[in-house]
Amino acid sequence: MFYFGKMGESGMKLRVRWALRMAVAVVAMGIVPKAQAGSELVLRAGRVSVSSRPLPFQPSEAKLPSVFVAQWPVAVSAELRSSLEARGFEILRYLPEDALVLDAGRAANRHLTAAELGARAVFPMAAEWKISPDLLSRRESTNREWLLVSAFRPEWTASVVEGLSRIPSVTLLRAEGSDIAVSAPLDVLEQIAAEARVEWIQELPVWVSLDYSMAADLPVSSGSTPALTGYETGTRIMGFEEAWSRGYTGQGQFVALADTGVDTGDLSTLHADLKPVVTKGYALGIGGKLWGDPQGHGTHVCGSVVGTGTMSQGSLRGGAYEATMLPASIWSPIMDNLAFPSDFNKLFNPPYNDGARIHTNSWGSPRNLGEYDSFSVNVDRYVWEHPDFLVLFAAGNSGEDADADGRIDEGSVSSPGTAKNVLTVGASENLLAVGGIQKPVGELRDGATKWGVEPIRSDLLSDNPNGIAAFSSRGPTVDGRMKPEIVAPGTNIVSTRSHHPKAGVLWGEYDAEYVYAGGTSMATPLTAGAAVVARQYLVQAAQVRDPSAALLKATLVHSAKDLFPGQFGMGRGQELQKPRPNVHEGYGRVDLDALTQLAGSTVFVDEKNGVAAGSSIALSFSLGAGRGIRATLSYTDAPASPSSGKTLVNDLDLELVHPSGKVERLGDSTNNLEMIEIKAGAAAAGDYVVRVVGRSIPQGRGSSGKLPYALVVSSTGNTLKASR
Ligand SMILES: [Ca+2]
Ligand SMILES: [Ca+2]
Ligand SMILES: [Ca+2]
Repeated sequence: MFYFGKMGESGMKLRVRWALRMAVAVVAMGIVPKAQAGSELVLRAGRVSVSSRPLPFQPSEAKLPSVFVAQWPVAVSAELRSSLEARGFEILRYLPEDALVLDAGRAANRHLTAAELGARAVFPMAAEWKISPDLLSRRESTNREWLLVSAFRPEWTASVVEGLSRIPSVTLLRAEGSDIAVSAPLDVLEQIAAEARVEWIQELPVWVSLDYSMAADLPVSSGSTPALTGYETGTRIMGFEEAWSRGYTGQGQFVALADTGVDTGDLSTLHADLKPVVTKGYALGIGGKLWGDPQGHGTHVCGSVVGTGTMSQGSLRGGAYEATMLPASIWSPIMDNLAFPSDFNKLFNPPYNDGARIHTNSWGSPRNLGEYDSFSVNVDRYVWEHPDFLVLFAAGNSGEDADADGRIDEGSVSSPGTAKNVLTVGASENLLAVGGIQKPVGELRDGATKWGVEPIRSDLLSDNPNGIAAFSSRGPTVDGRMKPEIVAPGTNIVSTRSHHPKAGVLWGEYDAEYVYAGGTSMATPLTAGAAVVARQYLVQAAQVRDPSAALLKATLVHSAKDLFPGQFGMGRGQELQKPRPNVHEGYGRVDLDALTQLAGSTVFVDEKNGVAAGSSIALSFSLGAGRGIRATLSYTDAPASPSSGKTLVNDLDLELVHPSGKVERLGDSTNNLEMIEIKAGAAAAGDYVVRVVGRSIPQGRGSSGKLPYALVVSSTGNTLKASR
């Protein structure tokens, strides 16, 4: 146990009394050098110099459109933002480096020079900066396609629709939130993008559930139920049993999901494993009025989060079997597919308003992998506006070895799993030798082209829990961010079976009540169950009130188990070429055994006021001989524009000052998650300082301009039981 509180009038002083050998904390507030101001725009469309003369774009010495870009020779600060707002400009987006997209508001329709704003240059957004690269490459095409046109603000959607109606070849499908779905030939893309209030144009995605389809490889059911091994549900490998034995079962927590529906969609006839925990369902699919599961996917997912195991005498239960589940169907009976509001307020508000603080999603778009698109923006915006709402997304099942070098290729994460503020989950292997799909992956349908080279070709899907599933999507994102952050078992997972007459058996029947399935779809709800247990633990064992999504994410990542070097050993064919973090496992596999033992040796900081740009907040403590230290920093970042080539907006840095005075830092200006660790035994005894530095905060919260963050610091070594 430890005490954590703010001392003193300034609100800046922190004192931590830390049991064991970590002691007293101090405060430090120092000035750090401001980030060097940039002189180019870093856009998805490429880098554009703002300092070259003549400018490569049309400067706006003439009348500005209502929406324009201003770029400054200094870092964008809270002071600059307030002064712009005081002058009637509305700040729409940050663009790297040191630029803002502004709505001229009452300053519109007049001449405005860069000098008036103290800017280096002011200029309109070029149409080609607003078009996703895959579409831009086909812009001469007269083929009609389904497109998603996003306005900068939802309030502008109607006026953008009106503008679109004046282009004869554009047909409106629907408009919602800031998103407008249209059908149009690609040769009008630039005409659409020329409208100042349009932020971005991309393909209209087709959503898929992220179970890996084994329809062509389904085994013939033997008719007999395999003997229980304890590994069926995937929970054992994640340390759930240890967490449950310590009293952490999800009790008192509310969790939600959006999927194909759940079982019968009727509380009175619901699967006996789900009836005690599901209290309400929402029908959010387009044209949908029911939340039953005609597919089987959502029921399996739901069971992995909260299934009670009633129909298996408690043997086959989900991770947080005493939590309350609020599931939504996003299945559209009209489309016979997943189709739902692109306005994520409509997706997340109903369960949020009913108390859910964790939301799991096992779906995504299998195209334009790695891209930060309109849906990534929408989910990032929702979490930015609801920082106590942890949203999980499956990484996707697009992992393959297309270049045939015996290693799964990078860059295959699905949107919205590419968003910054979500916890993105990849699939590691379960441990099950009987049942489900037991073929070498090279022999599966399409296996020869996806996984035709050893050591992958002859690998089995659930023979080594330290392996990453071959199909699991790999990071990084297009702009280089680390994804997924975490993995959990996602192969041959047994969970609840939908009794809907149309539902399938996924990876095969286990018995009348349960089926096997696999995919990052299965890893994600197991991780959501772990997040529920973690939340209960933070509240009860660590006395954290209303933990933020950033703290939950930091805690799960902090306690994860590094699977390095993976399932094929060291050397030739080695699966993970470097220890965590890496783009295959993120920070490793969920480890609830370790997580539910953190409190005695860990400080959890959920800093909701935040750190200011150019300053830092520090904790200090002393470390005994033979111990190690691990610090994890996580923060919810402001949504970026899909036009950005670098989606991190605010840059906080984690620093560790050694007893020698040496400052260790990652200097990572790409990710909103950082970890520094020194293994037990490798840390010199003495006084350490962990610092969170506000390197650059162009878009903080409110008028203070500060940025909230979460920090988890542990003394590692002899207190934590070795995990399996
Ligand atoms: Ca490869
Ligand atoms: Ca394997
Ligand atoms: Ca950083």
